[in-house]
Amino acid sequence: MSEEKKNNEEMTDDMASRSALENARDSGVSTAWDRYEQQKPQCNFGTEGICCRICNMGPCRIIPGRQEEGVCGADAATIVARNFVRMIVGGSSAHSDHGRGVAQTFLEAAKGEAPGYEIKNEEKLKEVAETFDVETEDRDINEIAIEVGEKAVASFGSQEGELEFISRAPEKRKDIWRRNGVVPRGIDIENVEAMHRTTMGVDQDYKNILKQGTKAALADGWGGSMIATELQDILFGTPGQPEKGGKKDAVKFDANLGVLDENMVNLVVHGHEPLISEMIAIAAQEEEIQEYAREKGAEGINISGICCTANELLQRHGIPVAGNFLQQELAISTGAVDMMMVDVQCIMQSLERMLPDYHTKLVTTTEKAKMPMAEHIEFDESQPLESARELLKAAIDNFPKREGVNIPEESEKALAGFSHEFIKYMLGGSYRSSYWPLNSNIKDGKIRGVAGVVGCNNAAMPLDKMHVPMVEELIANNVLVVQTGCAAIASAKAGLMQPETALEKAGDGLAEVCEAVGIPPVLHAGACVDNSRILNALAEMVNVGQENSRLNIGDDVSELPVAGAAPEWMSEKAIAIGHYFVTSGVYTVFGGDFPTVGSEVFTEYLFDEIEDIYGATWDVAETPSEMAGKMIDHIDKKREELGIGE
Ligand code: XCC
Ligand code: SF4
Repeated sequence: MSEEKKNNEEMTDDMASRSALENARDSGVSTAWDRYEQQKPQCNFGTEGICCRICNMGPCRIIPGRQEEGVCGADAATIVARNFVRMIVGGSSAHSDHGRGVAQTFLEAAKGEAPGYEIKNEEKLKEVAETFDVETEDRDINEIAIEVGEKAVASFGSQEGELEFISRAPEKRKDIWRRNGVVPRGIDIENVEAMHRTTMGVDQDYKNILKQGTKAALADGWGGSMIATELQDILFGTPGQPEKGGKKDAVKFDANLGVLDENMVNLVVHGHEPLISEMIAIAAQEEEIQEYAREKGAEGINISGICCTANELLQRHGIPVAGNFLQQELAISTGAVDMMMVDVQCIMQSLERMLPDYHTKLVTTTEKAKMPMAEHIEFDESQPLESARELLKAAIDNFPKREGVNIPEESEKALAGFSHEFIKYMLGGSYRSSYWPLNSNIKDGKIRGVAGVVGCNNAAMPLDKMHVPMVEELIANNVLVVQTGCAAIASAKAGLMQPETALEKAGDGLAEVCEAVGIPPVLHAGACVDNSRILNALAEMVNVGQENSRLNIGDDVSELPVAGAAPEWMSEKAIAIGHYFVTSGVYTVFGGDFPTVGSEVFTEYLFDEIEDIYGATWDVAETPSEMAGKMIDHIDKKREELGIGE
């Protein structure tokens, strides 16, 4: 066990995190970075994907030149492919189970059985109805919503045919998927079949194994995640769009630990699902709750968030974000968090080990995710507002128990709400209008291309130190950056999501376009499930060109000057997302270790050969500049192929 600790300067450039880390260490709190050091050296077989433990004859590991196969004879390519596909299934299932929950609540709301939830966004309901082939003319809104809800729920259990949202992809892309037999039939079936085929002694052809992984990944992006995003927008509003009438506008929010308020009750929501936290946001505004907080000596109640629950809330309500993934422990270490309410995904168990040292109340809210030492207050979806008030009161009751408080000063202002609808609106009205600035600005070279930079933080590397410099390099080279997840929070904290500070860092062409329409060069598109917004935007960029040749920049996603990246990824969800982007035609680069390198054959397949099928590949890069460089090279290559030059 190594006791060596990195110093704070090496760990991040984020000053709020540096000072919180300092405090945490002074108080003897262990953080993910410390435990990462203790885990060293990590097992190479695991890192490279060549450890198989799916049957009890193992674990087996591959040592090239000495031990080329497991007990059953499985070779490196098979083992790596099975492990990789099981990561896809983990990620796809997480997003999809979230989507399923939303679909079920949506259906109840449509039937009037979920008081507190309602159909807020009729315009989007009609769009989604069209995709689901639901008749909208002369029909009552609730009737439409019920049928949409039923079809959405059914798409999880569907056994045949094609997932509905697949229809939104460009024609050429659908042809590729159909020719290769990877169009998902339903969401659950693809994930279950992938688990079956990767169990001992079933599919042992790495290409065929990956083919099923592709179905599970597409079932995430164009299925579970897209259902989550689209139905949440109908229930809670599309980011950037007002509920009824009113001016469409970006949402302002503040980001970093400095948003915690010394004089207010701090309730931090953490996890991924907005079903609960939306109700918290609404109930927190009630006078009775604010008054209750004042009775306990606070000035009011301050809701902030961590990870994607934060992204969900900030994109619709401008609620501040306390931090991204690696800041969850740091938030508690300030001593100012009266309650941290967690739902699902990306919640470190280390949080509960901090409880004896801090007054924070850690509350789990869903049956799916409990922690032995946290308090469980199950959210009752049949009376969501009541449940939300109960949670808020418990947070307020904990306020007087605070001891020392040490909140870092730093936070940055940022803009969010860049749903693909809002991007479309900001950049010139409708995709179907005769003038669509994104496509035309790309054609005339003001915008060189578009990069999606998404994903997590990872204790194996310094916090945000890959994200921030690479995003800066991209915008300096006139690449418009669209972000989700913890990557988005990293840029918000670094000031890259406010036009005033960020445009100075952008290249001339990009700055000119952004200035003219009043947007930053780095756009916050939401939570991890909202990567589906990027799929929708890419599809529309192609489709508009099919309808209007003047705007054409390619007939398929793989022809567009776009690229994707997850510089600091850690979750299985990132692999699922990466794979649905690649197989949707987007060249995608990951940072850090890649879990297939133990098999040259399989890695070669992912990084090179699948280009012949999908027109895109996976890639890796070690430094921010190498990553940005690879993306820019790819964008330039696509521009050249399209004949839109320098
Ligand atoms: Fe962040 Fe979405 Fe990654 Fe989790 S997975 S660490 S991006 S919160 Ni989506
Ligand atoms: Fe070893 Fe084969 Fe069992 Fe995997 S499936 S643990 S390689 S014997």
